[in-house]
Amino acid sequence: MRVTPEREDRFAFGLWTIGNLGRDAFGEATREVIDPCEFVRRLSDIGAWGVSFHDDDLMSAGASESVRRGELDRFKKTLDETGIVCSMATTNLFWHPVFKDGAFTSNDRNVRRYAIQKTIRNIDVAAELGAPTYVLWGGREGVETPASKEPSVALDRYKEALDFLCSHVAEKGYNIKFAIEPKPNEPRGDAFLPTVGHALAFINELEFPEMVGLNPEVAHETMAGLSFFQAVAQTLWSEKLFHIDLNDQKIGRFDQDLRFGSEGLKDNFMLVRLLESSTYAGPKHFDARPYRNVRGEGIWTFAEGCMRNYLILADKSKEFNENAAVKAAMEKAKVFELEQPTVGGYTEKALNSLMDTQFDIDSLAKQNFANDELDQLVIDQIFGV
Ligand code: GLT
Ligand code: MN
Ligand code: MN
Repeated sequence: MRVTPEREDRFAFGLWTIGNLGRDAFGEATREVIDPCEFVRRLSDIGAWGVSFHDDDLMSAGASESVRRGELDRFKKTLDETGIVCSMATTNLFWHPVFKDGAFTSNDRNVRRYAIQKTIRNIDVAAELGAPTYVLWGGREGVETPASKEPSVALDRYKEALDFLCSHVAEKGYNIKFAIEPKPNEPRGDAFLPTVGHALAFINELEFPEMVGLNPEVAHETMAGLSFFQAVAQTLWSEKLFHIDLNDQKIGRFDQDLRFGSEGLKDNFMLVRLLESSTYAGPKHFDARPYRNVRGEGIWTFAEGCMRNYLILADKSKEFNENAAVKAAMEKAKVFELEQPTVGGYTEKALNSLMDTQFDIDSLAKQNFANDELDQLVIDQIFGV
């Protein structure tokens, strides 16, 4: 089993992930800021392929254009030297107090206009760095007081912002697509576009739906008590998996961003099996953070752990697919019968054939789908038995 990553695995990390300072709502930072260029060199050493960033992770917020240009040029040089790809970019629309009431959906029109301006400035940087995906995580888009925003009006403003951003990308001829990252809550009490399902429906209402897809995150869907595997499966079915944030999470907790593969093993196993058999060719991007009591080199061990767990699960899912006992259990569960169309398209013949059929529902109800047998094989595979 190969547990050492290679560039072809397309593993990527955000500057804010491994570089997270270990702050939380109850205490100060436990780690120091890592220089973005040093970060990229370390990624290269551990066999990663890509890096992602927020505008403010890379260039000093509020600094002069020449300072920002210097920081950007230095970063570009390091990418060239290491061969690390800039796989995604995004905007920090949550840290500065100006965004406490929202960014694209703040009630204040000037805040909304500033949020779009800040995003466009960084889209231009993303284009320069060749990032194919621009993530939109609406951290502050939401409410604590439901009376403070008419949800339908907030969604109008959200759509207006995305339509404007898409037009900018189209007008400039950039090779960039947007990926919405849903999250149910935190920092807001209730977020707009809280789950994958909400975001998929929202995209259909946009002016350029083909330019917008999803960046689902393990932790966020799990916070909502949903299966991330099912969410990603439907995103793939809708051809909207533009990016993915891998990490781990316990149901019902604050956003934990745990090491990928460290918590929800069965869902993770099914997820990796799905990704490995899918057409998804984007980055396997880890949006995970080392435990807050980890210092020094431990953060790189953590990064290696994320990739290691993915590779282990990929190997196990391959073994699972090749296992004859699994195939037999799947036959019993009628997994393959689900591939047969049920009635086909509506024709008079199809209708008559359906309506004339006498179903023996008592014997249909007596079938044994033997799902426990199949599930035990999943568990045996994960345990390595
Ligand atoms: C933020 C959030 C992440 C998002 C990032 C993109 S930043 O820390 O918790 O899930 O992916 O803005
Ligand atoms: Mn998260
Ligand atoms: Mn994320």
